[in-house]
Amino acid sequence: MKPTLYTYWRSSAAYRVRIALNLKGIDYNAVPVSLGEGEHRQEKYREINPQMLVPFFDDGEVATGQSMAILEHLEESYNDLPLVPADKLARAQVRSFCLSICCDIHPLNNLRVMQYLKGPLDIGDEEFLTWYAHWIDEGYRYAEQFAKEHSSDGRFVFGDNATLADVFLIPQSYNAHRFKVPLDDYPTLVSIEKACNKLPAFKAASPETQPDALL
Ligand SMILES: N[C@@H](CCC(=O)N[C@@H](CS)C(=O)NCC(=O)O)C(=O)O
Repeated sequence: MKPTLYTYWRSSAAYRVRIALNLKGIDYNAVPVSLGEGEHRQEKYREINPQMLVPFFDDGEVATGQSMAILEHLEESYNDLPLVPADKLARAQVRSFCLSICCDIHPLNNLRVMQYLKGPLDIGDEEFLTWYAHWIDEGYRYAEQFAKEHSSDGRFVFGDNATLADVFLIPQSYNAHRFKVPLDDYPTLVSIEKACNKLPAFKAASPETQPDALL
């Protein structure tokens, strides 16, 4: 059975999984769930993913939400083209980089946080953008230092191959551009983003190329 990915074009967590599936050459069915229309909060989707978030992945053997859990499952089950290094220390370093984005930046800036800040807490657009940029900067200072130390030549975050570190970085940088956060202080991250976005696996996963994209 072809795996199914419940996805939304602008979801950066789903974007991570799309990149990894493409890098590994895994064919999948994409089922769009419109966050814009609140489809993820409807009963029909809650029956699929009780957490009511995207992404959600189902390959018949494993059905799970949470991008990191999905990506770990892909590593364990479809590892002809691994996205984590073989060396134990390197593997821990790559995972640590991923979690710095997944746990320490993304949750502070996602849709429901934005809706809560702008709704019940009555924060204006300008203040929201300041909030957004603050958490990107907090995380990217470390990310830049990490990439400078571990990238071989400014094409990938770690060494000279795509790893999960790139899978997490590229969607986060897409979000930063979307919310007009200047990335000039992070030249290594910008160089990696440019290089990765030239590769077919990253291009085919990009929000604008998704069938549900509203451009
Ligand atoms: N930690 C989760 C985050 C999932 C998540 O927050 N997804 C967002 C889209 S990127 C979502 O579904 N948001 C809906 C909402 O905030 O209401 C993961 O990595 O999969």
